[in-house]
Amino acid sequence: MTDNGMARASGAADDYTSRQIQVLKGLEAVRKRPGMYIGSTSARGLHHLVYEVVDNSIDEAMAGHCTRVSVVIQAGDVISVDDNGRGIPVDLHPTEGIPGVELAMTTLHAGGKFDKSSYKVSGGLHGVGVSVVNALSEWLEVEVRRDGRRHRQRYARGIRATDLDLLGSAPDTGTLVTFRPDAEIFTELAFSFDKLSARLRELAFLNKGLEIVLRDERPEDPVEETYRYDGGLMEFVGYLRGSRQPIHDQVIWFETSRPEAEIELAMQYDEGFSENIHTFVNNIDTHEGGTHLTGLRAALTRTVNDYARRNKLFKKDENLSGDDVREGLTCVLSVNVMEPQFEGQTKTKLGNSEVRGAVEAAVNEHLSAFLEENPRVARALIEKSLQAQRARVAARKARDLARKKSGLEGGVLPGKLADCSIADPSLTEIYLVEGDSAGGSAKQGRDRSFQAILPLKGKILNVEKARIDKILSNDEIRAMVTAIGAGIRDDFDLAKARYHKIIIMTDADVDGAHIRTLLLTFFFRQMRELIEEGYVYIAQPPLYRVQKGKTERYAYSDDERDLEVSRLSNGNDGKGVSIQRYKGLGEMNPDQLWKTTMDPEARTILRVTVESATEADRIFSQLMGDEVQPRREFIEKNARYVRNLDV
Ligand code: 0RA
Repeated sequence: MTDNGMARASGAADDYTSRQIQVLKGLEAVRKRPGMYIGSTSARGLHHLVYEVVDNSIDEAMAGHCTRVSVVIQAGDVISVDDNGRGIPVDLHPTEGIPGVELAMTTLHAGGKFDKSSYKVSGGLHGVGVSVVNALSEWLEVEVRRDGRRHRQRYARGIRATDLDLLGSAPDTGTLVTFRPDAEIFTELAFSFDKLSARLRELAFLNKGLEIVLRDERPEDPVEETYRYDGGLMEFVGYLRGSRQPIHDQVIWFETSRPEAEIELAMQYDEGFSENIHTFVNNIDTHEGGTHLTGLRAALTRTVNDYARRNKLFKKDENLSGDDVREGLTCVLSVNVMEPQFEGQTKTKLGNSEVRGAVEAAVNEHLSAFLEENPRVARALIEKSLQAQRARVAARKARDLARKKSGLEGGVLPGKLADCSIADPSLTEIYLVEGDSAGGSAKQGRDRSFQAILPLKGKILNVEKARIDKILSNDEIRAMVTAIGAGIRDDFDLAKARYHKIIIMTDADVDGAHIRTLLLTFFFRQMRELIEEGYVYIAQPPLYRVQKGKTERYAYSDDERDLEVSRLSNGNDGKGVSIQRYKGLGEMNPDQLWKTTMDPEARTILRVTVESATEADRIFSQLMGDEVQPRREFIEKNARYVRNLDV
């Protein structure tokens, strides 16, 4: 019996069995190769389950039927997603003979929507459907409020465990999905508030007016955040700009609907020097860019140049480059495309060629109108672009001049670099070491066949506050760029990198953390691909040496230190055990440095990943910008243990 009191449609018995076989086959496929459906079974895949469920609610919101989504992290690795949409249909499917909701939950690719809704994501990892979440959950429960009634069905590892039961009356409509990811599938089960918060906030910016609540019920005092931005991308740009000083108050904004795509754009110039453009397609962050980004860039360069020329803001036959007009720009472009084609290594590059022209035309039209109506803003941003251009010309001259001595590309390597002997970059690594004395130890301790050492003196330049000419005139930066050999910014070419591991090795103190942050900022701003491709690592030198007689142990945390002390002093009293606290790398001799921090067999190195590019942008500008307090807090918080550096 189903919930609506009807026997299963007569004559459907055979259909039912064959459908069951199909369901089991589908589940088996998902559980056998979860990576194919959700990318990975680590923390990333775990969170992907939540996004998948939330996506369905967002679809309902995009269709105009849902105004609020609520995500609750519960104790015991359980999470729920509730919305106030129409509720998944519960009536019997005309040919399958089971309730629509059961069909959606147990059939691959049936997804939430049965009608081909407008901007449903296709391809990539998103939009695989909630049945995949079901298949990968130890249990899942769906509750539908619809037609004044509340219905509930439970599943175990994707298989129906109960009928769709009628629970009683419901005052509203909506869908509540609660599930516990399967420990047999996932290597990590703990939901991260910060990860979920970053994505849900982003979704709230992208879907203006939609209210998204995130609640963490695990702590004794539950934490709750609400994201709702009636200003949409306009507010997103303000959020991303953070503490950078704007050069015009009003955010440039438009939205338009064209046959090829729905387009929304917001942008604002600030006094900083970095380019912060973020693009989305159907709510997905297109890290790798694509046709929409190409269209945007082309339109920006053309519109600004045309305006400047028309209004005689150029002296002679000047012309601004794309880099010039994008300096100090924070911009978010969001497009919705009916049938997006995602390409690239991580399937985050838009391939639809028709979108390029649509975006280009829309930006041309709206940006030139804005400039005409706001001549003072136009003047300010063109003056800023001209300054960027002058700096770039100066930088090029400096570079050309310097190329003869110690060129940035190819040619002579920096004198301080102790290079390795192997030439195959996929086998080699470079240590960027804080200070000459630690650099000396590293040079002596290393395996010179595949390990190169570049000592860096003192604090490196804060690239967040410097223009390209100044950046390139900085000795430490020049040495790094030349050693890595792949150029910077638009000239950056990953294929030319001379090492596939760039390992930052700084002291385990606040200064070391600061230098590390400066280096990461530099890579993120000037060689982003290096981080995106996972070439950047952080060395983990020990904090303590614990010794008794001839036995020595190294400890990487206070807990480890205590453990080693009690182990070595068998009576647990710590007698006869001496503890050395390393204040800097320089206190280690070459042999110790090798054993603890550089030997691939023994060391731990952390790979730096960009979890969310928009968050990373914001964090770097906050960390490295003008406001001192947030920077100090971050550095103090992260000074000693950078266990998982999700920038
Ligand atoms: C298909 C049709 C209808 C609603 C939904 C799907 C729906 C799915 C999900 C998944 C999570 N929340 C959801 N909310 C709605 C409604 C069709 C109608 O009422 O006409």
